[in-house]
Amino acid sequence: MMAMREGTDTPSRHGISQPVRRREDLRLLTGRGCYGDDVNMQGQAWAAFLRSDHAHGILRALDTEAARRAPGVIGVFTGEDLRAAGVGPQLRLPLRGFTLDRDVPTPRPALAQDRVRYVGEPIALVVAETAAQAADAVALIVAEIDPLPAVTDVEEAVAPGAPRLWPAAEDNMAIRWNSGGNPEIDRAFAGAAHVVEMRLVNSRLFASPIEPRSFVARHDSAADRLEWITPSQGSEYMLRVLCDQIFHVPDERIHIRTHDVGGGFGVKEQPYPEDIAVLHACRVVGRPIKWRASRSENMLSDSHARDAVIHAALALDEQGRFLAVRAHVLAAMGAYFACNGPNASIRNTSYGLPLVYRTPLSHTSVDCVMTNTQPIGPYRGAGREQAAYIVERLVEEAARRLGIDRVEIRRRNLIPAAAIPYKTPSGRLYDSGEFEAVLDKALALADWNGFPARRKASAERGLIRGQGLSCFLENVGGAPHEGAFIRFTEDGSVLLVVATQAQGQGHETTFPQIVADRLGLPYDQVVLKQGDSTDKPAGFATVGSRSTIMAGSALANTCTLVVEKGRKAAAHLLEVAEADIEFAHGEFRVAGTDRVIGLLDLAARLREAGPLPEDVPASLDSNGDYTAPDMHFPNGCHVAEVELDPETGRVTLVSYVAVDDVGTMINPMVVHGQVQGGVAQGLGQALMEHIRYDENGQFLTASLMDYALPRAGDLPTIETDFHPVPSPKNPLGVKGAGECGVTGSLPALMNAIADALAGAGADPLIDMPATPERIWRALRAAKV
Ligand code: MCN
Repeated sequence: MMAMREGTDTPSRHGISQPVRRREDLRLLTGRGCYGDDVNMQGQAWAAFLRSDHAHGILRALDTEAARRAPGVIGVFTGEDLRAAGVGPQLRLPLRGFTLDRDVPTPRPALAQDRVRYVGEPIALVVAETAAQAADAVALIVAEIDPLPAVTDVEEAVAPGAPRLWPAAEDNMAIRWNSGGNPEIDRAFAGAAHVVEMRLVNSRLFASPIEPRSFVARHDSAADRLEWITPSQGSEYMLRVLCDQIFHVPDERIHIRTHDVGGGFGVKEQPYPEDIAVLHACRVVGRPIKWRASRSENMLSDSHARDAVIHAALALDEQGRFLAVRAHVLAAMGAYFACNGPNASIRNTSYGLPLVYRTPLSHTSVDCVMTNTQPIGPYRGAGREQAAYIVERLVEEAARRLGIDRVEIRRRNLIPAAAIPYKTPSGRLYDSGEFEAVLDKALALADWNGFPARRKASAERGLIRGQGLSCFLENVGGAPHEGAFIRFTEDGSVLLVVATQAQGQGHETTFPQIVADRLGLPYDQVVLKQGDSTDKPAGFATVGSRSTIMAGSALANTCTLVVEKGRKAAAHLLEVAEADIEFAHGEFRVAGTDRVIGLLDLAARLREAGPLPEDVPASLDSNGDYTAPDMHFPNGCHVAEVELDPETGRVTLVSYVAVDDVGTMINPMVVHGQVQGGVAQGLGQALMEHIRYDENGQFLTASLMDYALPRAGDLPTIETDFHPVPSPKNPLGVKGAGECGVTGSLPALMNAIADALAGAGADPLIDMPATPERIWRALRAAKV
């Protein structure tokens, strides 16, 4: 009988559940990483872009003559050139499984055609011998633009008389969707003992990865094949857009390679206008072309995130039990749909709405609104944080208004462990989870009940202390299929090939841990290969906290195939029946004997064996996959304590506790880091980050002088702990871990601030970011 080791009881120091140090870190921290800007090609030219300085206008004419004659210029490209060459516009990806009430396309050309719709929109591309010559020539292009009125605020965009971006999108709403007319929900609200209504803002952000986008590309004219070396979150996603929508070519004609990626967080998942224009130009000028964004240009060119105004309501009975929840999301999409713009609110928020609560009814409606701003794309959380924010702020407010203790109101409504598997009103089947145990663990760790003494101590120092919590759950996984290859190479190493792409998550460590564990192999000999579009299994990308669930499970399944092949081969070589072969700890053994062959020896023997009988595998190389039956549901409880300074309005986060259930942990150290990084990003959104435009649509926060990011000194020690309940849906028992830090922290932080404000007699309903000015004004209004 095959005896595969279970991950959790492995004696290996590098197996599943071991806190193995990230093997990529030494390389990355000692300057030996290879990021987009580290790659150069022989004879490369440089790209620079003319961008719109109008938020909205008719593009009457472009005079590129002087630029063409400028020193070093090799080519100048406009939207007309791209149109003439048949380069297609970027469209949004289909929203499978959703019936839209309105669906107006917003085709996004790589270089503006006829009209500009946001400040920073690329209008022309110059290719020159040097980056400076390209930039100088850009300054010589004259764009004749007739300005049109612009609108950048999502609520103003739907108001009567607002400037219209797309003629067919009445009220600037290009998509309208709702989760289904449900008279029951109206009755529940009408008959409820209490209804809590809130207007919430999911503030506009920029992901701010350390590495701005930077790439180099070339065209092999003999093979008519583009080679593009670029940061990405997975080449398949890029290929689907480039091959299917933009260039209309088969996959073999575009070769994408990604080396190290300095943070993605969602913004590096899709091809951008700069990518498309440069790829096209490579075909024309016959030279490799490089483009490197400055920090400001990066903020002007990558997708922004969030930007929604939500009207939400919770219906409760006399005892504070939840009867129904509903939310209407006015989701800004920018001037054009990003590939995955609408997905965050329509899918991820609506799927998540009841969170961990036994709420019989839920309803979500989403209007996707076009504004004269950069397109909105996914950013860590990607709508999951919005669901958590909606429900947890409602619950907190309900507790306050009904005078029920906020832990008690949650306990009354949590889905009990005994009720799982549990079907939610939004159609999800929760497969695992112990929500109350997670809550209890977080409360204990945070010394929840000791808060009054700490509040008193803060008050003695003139500070107002607040305590907040959030119980949350995420729907993660996305595209339900992922493949994996395992290859046994001549040098004795074992190569794992996946289609996902790490951007800092640590896959070079965690994926080999899975395979070393499952196959009983020396961890150091197991190596991950990612980032090459030509040599990879079918798969999608690293988005939606799906890589470990999807590619990790595909690897685990591939290990099973390796062992099956190995048993056949070992039986042949050891001259016994297959049924007599056992596998354990990396060895195939004839049961009850000391006749053994190691897995790696077996792989080597097969390589050297010459012709083998038909039923004996020629190698142990295997291709496996994993298909997820549904989403996965990581969940947690986070507790934050803040101090407000009434003199300055400054908010200080003084303690933070996160307890998460991410299922089986492959590498707890990595997961601690994932949660902590996410909490830091959550703190950024809750307290300071904010993309702002002025009333004419000028982008005011396009540099780190104007856009506030959290720094190490803004964070206390973040205490992270776990309550792992393995998911039965995949062979590893894992759930995603990449986004829970953000998702849990937004409501925990804002609830803590609301608690402090309410405790001081001020209005607790404050929006993100809770800047010193907003806090100060709220306290002043209450005469604190
Ligand atoms: N992990 C684990 N055990 C689990 C779950 C995860 O050990 N039960 C490990 C994984 O093996 C992986 C890491 O934790 O090393 C995150 O895993 P996972 O939850 O599968 O998420 P992905 O790898 O798919 O990463 C995507 C997720 C998202 S959606 C964003 S956005 C994000 C994030 O991860 N962007 C990041 N974390 C980031 N971290 C860094 N450093 N940089 C980014 O751009």
